Amino acid sequence: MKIQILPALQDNYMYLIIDEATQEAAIVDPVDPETVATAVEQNNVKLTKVLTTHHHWDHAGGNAKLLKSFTNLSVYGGDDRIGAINHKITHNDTFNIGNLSVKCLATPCHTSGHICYYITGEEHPPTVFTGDTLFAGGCGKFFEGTADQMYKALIEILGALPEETEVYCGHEYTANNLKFGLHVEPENKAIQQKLSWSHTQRANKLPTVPSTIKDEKLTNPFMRVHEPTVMKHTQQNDPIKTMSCLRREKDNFKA
Ligand code: GBP
Ligand code: ZN
Repeated sequence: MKIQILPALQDNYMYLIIDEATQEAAIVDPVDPETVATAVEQNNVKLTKVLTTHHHWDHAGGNAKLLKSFTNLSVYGGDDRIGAINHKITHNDTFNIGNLSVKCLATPCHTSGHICYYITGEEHPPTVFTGDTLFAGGCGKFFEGTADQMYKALIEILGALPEETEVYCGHEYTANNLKFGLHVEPENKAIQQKLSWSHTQRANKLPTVPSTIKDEKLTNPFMRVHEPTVMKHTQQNDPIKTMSCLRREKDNFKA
């Protein structure tokens, strides 16, 4: 498995996933079809699948146009509002990209039909494409869901993946997220270090993805709602109430 990171728009990421054994490829959230076409040519791969995380235009808005340049594309997603969708999937559905195995994880909250894609194959750590559910150091706004749903998504579903799983998220928000994380936990050394690393990466025009599930458990306040320090900050004694308070505070936080 090879993952090529393709920046798009202001701060979005598209990802080209290549199965090197068969040279078959899939693209995650192809909002900029021209950049995708160039990457497909340069890698000399056969693009067969589109993996859509959710219906927002900055993720699904390129699907219809991409379909015009590539014939026989299967467009996966969990929401009828996704442009050009022709393979509606639900929780725990599976399919392949060449020899790679894809498992669909339903994570409703940012949008009601949001799907994360967990992908495994030989000679590469597992990977998860988290769209606007889990960001490095943060999570998506709760546009169509509740703190209870985000708790299930982040703690029970994504938090249960192997710690070495690489996390590829939908936006480059890491530095701002970690500034909020440091506001929640000023003494957290892992956050301090990752924030300084993020600044270096961005200064060199490099992405801060992938993260790992292990890293998120150490640095992401929304994955740390069981930590006494985080609960204390929100003045709550329950992890779901803590999740709710953190989201409200982040919505109003000026980084
Ligand atoms: C930042 O952090 O750098 N610019 C700000 C955040 C995802 S995009 C901008 C923002 O609100 N981003 C959204 C989010 O969930 N952020 C998490 C956070 O701020 O903690 N979007 O483009 C957003 O989903 C969108 C598109 C929203 C269509 C609604 C519709 Br309808
Ligand atoms: Zn979104």
